Order: sequence, then structure tokens, then C-alpha cells
Amino acid sequence: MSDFKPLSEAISKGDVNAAVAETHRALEAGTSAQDILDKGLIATMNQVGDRFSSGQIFVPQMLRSARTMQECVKLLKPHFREGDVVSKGKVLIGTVKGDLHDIGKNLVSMMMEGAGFTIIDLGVDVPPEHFVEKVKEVDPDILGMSALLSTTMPAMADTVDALQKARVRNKVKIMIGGAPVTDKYAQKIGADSYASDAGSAVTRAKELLGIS
Ligand code: B12
Repeated sequence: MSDFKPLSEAISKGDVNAAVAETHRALEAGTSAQDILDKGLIATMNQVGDRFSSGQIFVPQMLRSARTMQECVKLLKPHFREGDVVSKGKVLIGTVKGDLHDIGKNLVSMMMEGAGFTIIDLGVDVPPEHFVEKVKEVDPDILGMSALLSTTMPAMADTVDALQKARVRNKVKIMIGGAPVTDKYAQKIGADSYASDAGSAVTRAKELLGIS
């Protein structure tokens, strides 16, 4: 197993240059992008989250770590591509209103893009009416919504309602995710699917569209 300690330390400190150099080193040493992502980046971000929760670090430090992680994710992105494949479907994705967390959403987008889906990313803090407008304009196969705060989860339900009111709910499959989101919540608000991580998001998306 690769040693992810230097990478982990660089992300914890928010040292972009060191983290990027370590990611390059790991790729050159033949470590898979998936292992770097799971065992290096996500594992460290979970530790950062624990330190934040227990009051050992504060928002600026957490943000520096998050930005550092995102720079490393950019380097991994080309390694998740399956090549020039025909699009498996269009996925419109965004983080819901009031929520600025986008690392998880970006990972989901990256994995789905790598699996052959076309991604239209609306960014963060997306109000229900903007999701509706874009569903009408882009006509996606799947709408993905992300929420990391328990206070912003209701914006997912608001978006489903807004789609219903605009009579476009049945034109699109809805998939939701984010740390506080559950399968039960997805059922409660009338979403079609939930996935707990980027890998299973790809599997769920393929199931929703009946493709392999
Ligand atoms: C990084 C971070 C931040 C960064 C975000 C930077 C960014 N660009 O995203 C910053 C510093 C901005 C931030 C701010 C805040 N944060 Co914050 N943050 C985090 C932290 C540490 C990590 C989140 C993360 O990126 N995880 C890594 C990714 C890979 O995991 P993920 O997001 O869960 O995504 C995976 C799955 O959930 C799933 N998924 C995600 N989205 C989707 C979408 C679809 C469609 C699907 C299918 C799947 C899916 O797949 C992803 C990949 O596997 C978490 C703690 C934690 N451990 O979760 C707190 C956390 C989420 N934050 C929290 C809080 C309270 C805040 C603030 C309110 C703090 C403050 N006092 O200002 C603000 C809110 C700002 C706002 N309005 O959004 C709380 C939320 C508590 C709650 N349950 O409501 C947490 C849990 C920390 C804590 N324990 O208190 N935060």
C-alpha cells in the first residue's frame, strides 16, 4: 500500500504546492487515482472534518484544506476518463440553495463524467427556480442535487415541488446526495434515487437510465 502520510499532512496544513507534488509523485509511482482519492484525499478530508467538529480547527483552516484537496482532484480527473465514449446521458447537477459545499458534488460530477455522462454543473447555492429553468432549457436525463447542511436539505424538497408545479417533474430522474441525506429522505421527498458516494452515484445513475 502506498504511503499517503505526506499527502495527508500537506492537505491538513493546506499546503497546495506540497499536496500537488505528492499527488504527482503517487501517480508517477503507479498508485491508482481511485486509491489516491479514497485513501489519500477523502480519508484526510474526513479527519479535517473531525478536527473541525471537535473545535481543534476553524473555518479558514478547513477551507484551505478543502481548496488544497480540490487542486489534487483536478490532477486525478483525466485518470477517470473512459476515453471518447458516446454520452450515456445528460446530468444537470448543483448544490442546493443556501449551501456552498461543492467538493462532494464535484467528485460525483467527475466520476460520472469519467463514466461517460455529460455533466452540466450549476455550481452552488442554486435556487429551486434556477433548477427548473435549466431543466426546461437543457432537458437532462438526470437532475442531481447535493446538500451538506441539515438546514439546506429542505431546499431539495422545495426543488422537487417547484419541478412539479412547472409540470416538468416527470421529464427527469432526480438523484440526491450529501452527508446528511439518506435513502429514506429521498423517498420522502419523491426523489428517484439516493447515493452515498461518488462511486455508487454512477451505479445508481446507470440503473435509473437502464444502461450498463
Ligand atoms: C469542507 C467543508 C466546508 C468548506 C466547504 C468548501 C467547499 N468548497 O465545499 C467550508 C469551509 C466553506 C464550509 C462551510 C460551512 N460548513 Co462545512 N464542512 C466541510 C467538511 C469538513 C467536509 C465536507 C466535504 O467536502 N467532504 C468530502 C466530500 C467528498 O464528501 P461529501 O460532501 O459528503 O460528498 C460525498 C457524498 O455525500 C456524495 N454526494 C455529495 N453530493 C452528492 C450529490 C449527488 C447527486 C449524489 C448522488 C451524491 C452526492 O458523494 C460525495 C463523494 O463521495 C464537512 C465535515 C464532513 N466530514 O463532512 C463540514 C460540514 C458539512 N460543514 C458544516 C457547517 C456547519 C458549515 C458552516 C455552517 C460553518 C460555519 N459556521 O460557517 C459553513 C456553511 C457554509 C454554507 N452556507 O454552505 C457541518 C454541517 C452540519 C450539518 N449537519 O448541518 C459539517 C458536517 C461539519 C460539522 N461536523 O459541523 N464547510
